[in-house]
Amino acid sequence: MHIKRFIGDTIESALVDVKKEFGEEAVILSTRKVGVASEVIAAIDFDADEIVKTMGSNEEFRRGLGGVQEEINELRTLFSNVAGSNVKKDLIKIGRGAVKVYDELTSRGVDEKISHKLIRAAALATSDGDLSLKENCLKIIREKTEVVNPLKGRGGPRLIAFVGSTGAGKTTTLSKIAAGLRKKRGVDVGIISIDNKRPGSSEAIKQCGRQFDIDVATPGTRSDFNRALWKGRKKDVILIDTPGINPRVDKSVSALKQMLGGGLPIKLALVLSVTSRDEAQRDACKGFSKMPLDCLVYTRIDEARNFGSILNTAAMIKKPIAYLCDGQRIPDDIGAASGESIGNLVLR
Ligand SMILES: Nc1nc2c(ncn2[C@@H]2O[C@H](COP(=O)(O)OP(=O)(O)OP(=O)(O)O)[C@@H](O)[C@H]2O)c(=O)[nH]1
Ligand SMILES: [Mg+2]
Repeated sequence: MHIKRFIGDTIESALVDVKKEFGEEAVILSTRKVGVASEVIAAIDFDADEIVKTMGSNEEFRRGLGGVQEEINELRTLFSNVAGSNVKKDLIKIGRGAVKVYDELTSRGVDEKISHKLIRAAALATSDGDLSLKENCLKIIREKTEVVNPLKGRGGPRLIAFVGSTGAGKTTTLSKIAAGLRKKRGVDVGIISIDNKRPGSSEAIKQCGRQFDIDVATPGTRSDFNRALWKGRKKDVILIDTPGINPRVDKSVSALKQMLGGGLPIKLALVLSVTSRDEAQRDACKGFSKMPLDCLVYTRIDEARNFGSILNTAAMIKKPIAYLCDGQRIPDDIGAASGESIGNLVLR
């Protein structure tokens, strides 16, 4: 058995030295503050009886051992977590709480690199504030997440096309926005659906048009599409529904890009379902970023439990978030995105 005292600026940094010298087998016997420094006593080739003999068999020491047991257990967990991970080694230098916040962020689906970056930024903010590291992470998400209202702007009709993988929620989102604008604000809105290839594919949107008294055009060709845009030139807003496509098929993405490109300035909103697998969301970001996207829309917020993918995909696309959708009801289940709401979803 070998017992040694390690001194560091923080307990966490002393632990890093323990691990360097004693490796994974080390047993932490005690930790305490010594002035501004921190002391960790660790043992290797641990034998409880021998330690008690070595450290002194008096009552005070025995009581002390019991008292620090809980903390020792916590430190052991932390210590074993740190093994083999450079990110965690860096986090442990920030402080014991950093590993916990990191584990919480990643368990909520936030990408490891983004979690690390967020904690580093939060740690800088923590040193001169009263908030905890987690509270500072939340504050950063709330303040730094970019949001946008794609309907803002003057002159001519505002044109927004909704693109995304099959079943992402494009038609439903567009219907919610169109119906909300018409019903609640009396805006002159039109819908153009270029999702006409599959039998019955434009039925839902036509039904929405009938229900909310909104003009719906379903052009079959590029020139019909341009004519429909021209016809709607006096409207305030035109929302364009597009067919769901496989983002991994370049040809499909290019064809859609070509259809929507040229002519009038159409804003492109990428619709992502937060219940899709991370891989599918990454594929969608990769594939659709070949188009000049303007903003993001997240659907099925009501069905998901973790929302880390919102930060991951927004970081990939580097475009602001426009809407969050949380149900099937038209027009009610949609809200303008805000840093506050996204922060709360991701980390509260
Ligand atoms: N729970 C829930 N369901 C949603 C939400 N948005 C859309 N849906 C449902 O998801 C299904 C697919 O929605 P659509 O709007 O048809 O999806 P799409 O992207 O237009 O699909 P394609 O045109 O086939 O590519 C429908 O049953 C919608 O009611 C949402 O925010 N929450
Ligand atoms: Mg659709």
